Amino acid sequence: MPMATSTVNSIAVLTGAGISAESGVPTFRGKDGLWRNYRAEDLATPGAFRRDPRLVWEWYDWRRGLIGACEPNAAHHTLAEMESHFDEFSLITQNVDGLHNLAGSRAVLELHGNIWGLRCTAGCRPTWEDRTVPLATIPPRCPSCGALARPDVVWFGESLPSGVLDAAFSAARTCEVMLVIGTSALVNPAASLPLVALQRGAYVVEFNPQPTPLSDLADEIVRQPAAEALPGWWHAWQSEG
Ligand code: BJW
Ligand code: ZN
Repeated sequence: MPMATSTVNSIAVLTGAGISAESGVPTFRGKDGLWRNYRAEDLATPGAFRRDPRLVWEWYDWRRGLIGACEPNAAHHTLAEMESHFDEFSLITQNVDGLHNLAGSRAVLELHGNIWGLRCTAGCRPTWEDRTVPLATIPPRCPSCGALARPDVVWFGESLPSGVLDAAFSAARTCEVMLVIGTSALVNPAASLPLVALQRGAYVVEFNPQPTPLSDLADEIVRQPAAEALPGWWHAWQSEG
């Protein structure tokens, strides 16, 4: 346990695909991450989209269908509840599933975008949202200019939205406690956020049933599924005052 909750003003949380696993959203790496023998590294790239936009959109359409049927779990709900207990609470997510928002978290920093957003590849208009499942046409087109549309997410080799990334690093530098939940901690720059927090002296807790590169460095490790472990961990921490 970190120092008593009443003395902690600033907390940051970094989440990855594992927090949504118990809601039924597949993770990227590991046995559930496979789709038609492709890996995220082969589909979540600008090159894959250039080569075969239809294939990439079929993958996103399939995932949009799965995610649309999923609900936030006890771990998402616990984070939404925690938000009101601290002066500064930053929820940084690598997930594109929107489940933190559905659970009631406000001001979620979505590092990798949102799966319901679409963007014109010709850049003619702002991003728009389309929650149709399945999509009416694959690949979808921009309603304004007819160019190919793409998912409003961040692929390998692409920059993260700079305002969101700045806010995430700022939270990592200033937090006293950081919870790292359900991420393999392999994909940068997200994976460096806990390292920044550690360098600045924050108490870092990892929630993950499997070891990650962060495990040797974290102050506390909870080797259990997040939805099982987080509610109890939060209540235990609170009851310490
Ligand atoms: C549970 C659980 C339960 C299970 N409870 N836990 C060489 C070439 C090109 C780029 C690079 C390169 N070398 C390095 C790079 C940079 C690259 C990178 O980091 N690559 C590494 C993989 C090597 N990063 C980027 O390219 C980023 N951009 C960037 O750096 O720009 C500057 C730059 C440009 C060019 C070159 C170099 C730098 C962008 C990264 C974008 C990542 N995008 C994706 C797809 C998003 C859209 C979509 O969803 O489709 O983001 S990939 C995928 O991985 C997704 C995730 O957000 C991200 C992280 O995955 P996550 O969340 O950690 O999930 P998993 O599946 O990996 O892990 C789940 C964990 O949960 C596991 O540990 C389980 O044990 C655990 N778990 N059940 C708790 N119940
Ligand atoms: Zn357009």
